[in-house]
Amino acid sequence: MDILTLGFALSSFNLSSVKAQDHSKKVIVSGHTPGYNLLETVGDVLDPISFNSAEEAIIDPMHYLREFNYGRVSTLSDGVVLREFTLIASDNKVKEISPGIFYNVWTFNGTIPGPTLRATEGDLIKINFINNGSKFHTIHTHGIHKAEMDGVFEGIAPGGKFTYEFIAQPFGVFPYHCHIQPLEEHISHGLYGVYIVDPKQPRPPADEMVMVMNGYDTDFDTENNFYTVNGIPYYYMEHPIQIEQDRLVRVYLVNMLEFDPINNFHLHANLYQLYRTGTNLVPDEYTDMVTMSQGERGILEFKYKFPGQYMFHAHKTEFAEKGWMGLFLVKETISSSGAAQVYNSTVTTSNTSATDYTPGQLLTQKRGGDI
Ligand SMILES: [Cu+2]
Repeated sequence: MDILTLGFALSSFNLSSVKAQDHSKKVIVSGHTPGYNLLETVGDVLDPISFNSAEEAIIDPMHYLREFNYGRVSTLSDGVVLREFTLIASDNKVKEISPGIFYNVWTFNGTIPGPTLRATEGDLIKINFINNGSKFHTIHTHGIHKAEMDGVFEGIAPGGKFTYEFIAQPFGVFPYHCHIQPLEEHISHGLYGVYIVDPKQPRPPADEMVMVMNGYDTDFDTENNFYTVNGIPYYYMEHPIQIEQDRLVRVYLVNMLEFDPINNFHLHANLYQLYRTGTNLVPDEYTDMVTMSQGERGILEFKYKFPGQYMFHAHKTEFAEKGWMGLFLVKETISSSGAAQVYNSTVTTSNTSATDYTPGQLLTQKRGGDI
């Protein structure tokens, strides 16, 4: 039995052990019967900390969230900054993506999503690609580069290597992914990640994080059974993302969801400045809801005025109920005297307006040299 057959067997075994296979049983959700099948798994939420080793987990979402790989940095004789990255493709591992659900994952550097690559506009990027898989793979990076660096026509054979080389341009947030046919197979199994190009004049300081929206079709019917942000369904519901009251949060959001035409991101009790594709320094929209097709992305900036716990999730109900939801835990700001600042609701509720908080305006002022 080869590893792929083993993966399928494991998937079948575990799928048969969950109640979802009993389609005779109607599942009632919040007083109505949903128009889609819900998987009732044997457990709750996968926790990578509970694995014996990090190797067993498909991702550690809390670690992935704020991890940026700037590459091996050197400066060339002409002053250009060179950033070298290594990405290794694999397609033969079977990992648990939700309790009791095992899936043949295809990965860059062992995780879904792959590592977040980060550079500054004008840097020279070298991606040393090694194909450790059993099929052809490539790396197709969005952005501006030569045809031969586009990772589309020159498939890299199993055991093969290729170095992609290009200048980081323009600034923005981009996906990278395998571009071998059938594309939906190579993407749905997990061969993608995020590539961020910072503007030469950096964006204002913020609590920065990456979120990749994806899904898993674990019964191979070209419909997703699970939806996630950052690889594990419901992870941030059990492990809320801690942020600080009144501190700017910047989310680099990318939609890599296969099979479904749209995905979206809704933020509770707040709105965010949306920079579509991240290629502009002035926001496009002030909203609590963005809808993206596959490959679309953007930068979201927001602050929370009030401490507490707030949901974020797909506003496509099915996706939310199959794993794409999470929580921000807003911690109270601690003043310099060490005492927690007491929020005075009578002041802020009456004076709060949509224009009260506009990071885009702040940025424009900075760029204009006014500050
Ligand atoms: Cu591939």
